[in-house]
Amino acid sequence: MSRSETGRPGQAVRIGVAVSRFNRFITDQLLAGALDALDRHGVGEDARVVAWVPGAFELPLAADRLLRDAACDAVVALGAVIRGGTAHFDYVAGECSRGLAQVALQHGKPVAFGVLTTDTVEQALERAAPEQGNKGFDAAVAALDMLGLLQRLADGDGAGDG
Ligand code: INI
Repeated sequence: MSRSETGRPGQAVRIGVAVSRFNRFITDQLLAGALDALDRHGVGEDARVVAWVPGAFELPLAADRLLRDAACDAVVALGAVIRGGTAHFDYVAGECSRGLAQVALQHGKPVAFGVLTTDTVEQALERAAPEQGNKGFDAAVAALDMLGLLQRLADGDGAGDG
């Protein structure tokens, strides 16, 4: 997908990436995957803003500000919430996903959910592996895909054939 397909014709898109420092050994890999996907789709360094937050709970506010103050067209939210046998998992994962969905609807802009919610560290590592199944990569592609869809709908061109 070229830049002109993902955003307004003739105008570069700007993508925000909000990424959590918590479980950074995982989120660094999600970020690498997301940046790889953006590179491959023509969204270079000058067209993206990376914002680090303490944990997944803080991702919704960062996403909100990337869209509101940093003039981003879409956000890729990256985090890793790993169940540790306490209720904290449910609060953090639940509020994070709810908040990100709310931000997307409030702004009418794509917010991709690249937040791992796993039972174990091993499961998280699998989903952040560099070559295959990197959920950061997938989330960045989803954000660009949604930007293209919203643009086609706004242009009255229909949603495409999938
Ligand atoms: N944040 C995460 O991103 N992942 C976790 O697994 C996690 N756990 O397990 O607690 C976590 N907690 C921190 C939370 O996101 C906030 O940063 C913190 O509560 C301060 O608001």
